[in-house]
Amino acid sequence: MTTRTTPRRLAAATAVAAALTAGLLAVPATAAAAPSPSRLSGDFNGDGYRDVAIAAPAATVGGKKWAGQVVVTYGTGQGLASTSKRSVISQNSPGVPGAAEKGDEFGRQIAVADLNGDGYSDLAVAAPKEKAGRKEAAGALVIVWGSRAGLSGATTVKNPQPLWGSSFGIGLAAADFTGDGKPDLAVAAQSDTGRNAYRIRLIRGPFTKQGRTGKVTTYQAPLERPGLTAGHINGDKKADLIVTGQQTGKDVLGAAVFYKGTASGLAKGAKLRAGRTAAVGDLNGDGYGDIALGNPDDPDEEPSGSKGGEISVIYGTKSGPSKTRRKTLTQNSAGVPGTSETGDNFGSAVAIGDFDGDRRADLAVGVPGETYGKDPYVDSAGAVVYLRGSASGLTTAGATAVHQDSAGVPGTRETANSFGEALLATDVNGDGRADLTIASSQANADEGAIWHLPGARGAVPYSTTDSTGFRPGQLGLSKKYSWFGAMLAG
Ligand SMILES: [Ca+2]
Ligand SMILES: [Ca+2]
Ligand SMILES: [Ca+2]
Ligand SMILES: [Ca+2]
Repeated sequence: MTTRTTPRRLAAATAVAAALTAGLLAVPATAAAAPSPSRLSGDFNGDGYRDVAIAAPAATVGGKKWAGQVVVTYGTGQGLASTSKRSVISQNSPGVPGAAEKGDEFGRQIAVADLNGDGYSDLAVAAPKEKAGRKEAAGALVIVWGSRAGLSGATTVKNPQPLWGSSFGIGLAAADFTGDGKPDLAVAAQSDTGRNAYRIRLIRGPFTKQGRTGKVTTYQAPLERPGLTAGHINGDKKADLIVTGQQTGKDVLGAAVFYKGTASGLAKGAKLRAGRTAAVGDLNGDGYGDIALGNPDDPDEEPSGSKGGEISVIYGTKSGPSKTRRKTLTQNSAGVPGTSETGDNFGSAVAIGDFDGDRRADLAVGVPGETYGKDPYVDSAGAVVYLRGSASGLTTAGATAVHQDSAGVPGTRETANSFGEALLATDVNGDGRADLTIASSQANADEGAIWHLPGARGAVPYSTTDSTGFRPGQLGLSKKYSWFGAMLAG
């Protein structure tokens, strides 16, 4: 069979917060104040419904190929029900610094947090191939600001060391790593100390619209091409960082390293199991975030890999990732739907959220290379496997595989649709259950598509009646290949 090469990326994941309780307030006769923002993470317009940002870093903008753009769809009580409630953002948008140029890859990484503390979530967008002066691919990062009217205006975050080819923003995460209540950014870039040496910078908040930031600390990255994922592992108020990437000096992908967030910065911790995608959430409900790592590559591409791909779970404890409570699963593991086949890419994306609303987070695993049948043979139609959380951790009881022919999922299984290439778990409709947004940049002859499956109780952890799907044209983007859905955040 054909083995598809899927672009390497991280799927962002968000732990589910409590459902928003919207109450009707009597407005005092003297006050006509604007409603205060919800302060929900991922709610850019503060209306109480989380929103979803979809990156298209290869989009042509103003005739410039691979300039890149991002579209944000605003959530409603009915989920991602409206294609018209949206913002399309590029470097050519009013108020956004820079200009769309060929090959900038604006949107290659995106991350969400309320970076200026005004109650509206903001969107950090990296353009790692942006030129700085004469330095090609030095990389640039902007914060697009949330407001009552949605995302509007942006400010550059200074690249501390713009070097030729440094690709500032090749990895990106937003969270309060230092625990002072002001979210920070962790940003990866290539350094000048060696061809394959990378750095991670902790750029402390608060960030202002005038371009001010807190102190910046630089760390040598433990891995090449570092991908960054934030989450709370050890139960304190300081977010921790998972770095995934390639082991330095070896032709081996799929390593992961834990960094503890501390008041004074990031503290390097244990090496974890192999993985190049990561998500954090509390799968066993003990109050500590657990780490899921996806290691999708076959052994011929990735010596640490296993045929068809694998995922590992490492449970959080008060002292960080558990050294003993770890589990690795493949599609050949008992109870996991499907079979491990070369090119499945099980673990290409992982996302954690409580999809069924039982107060334990569940894991969604993308299998974009999943292939079906003999006649017709449907190559790389793709699937998503839901694995549920329980008091004893991740379980295969009640595991479900979803694909485009599953009940209620828009579209039909088609060759090379690569359903499940990227995933995001957030509660968009405010019912307390996580909703799964699924992307494929390759669907419909490389046009790309997203699907949105609201969480639900029962045998299948998504709504078979309210699931929706969008194509880029419906969101105001081009139908040409744009790497649509390369990254999701919310
Ligand atoms: Ca919203
Ligand atoms: Ca803000
Ligand atoms: Ca846990
Ligand atoms: Ca659950």
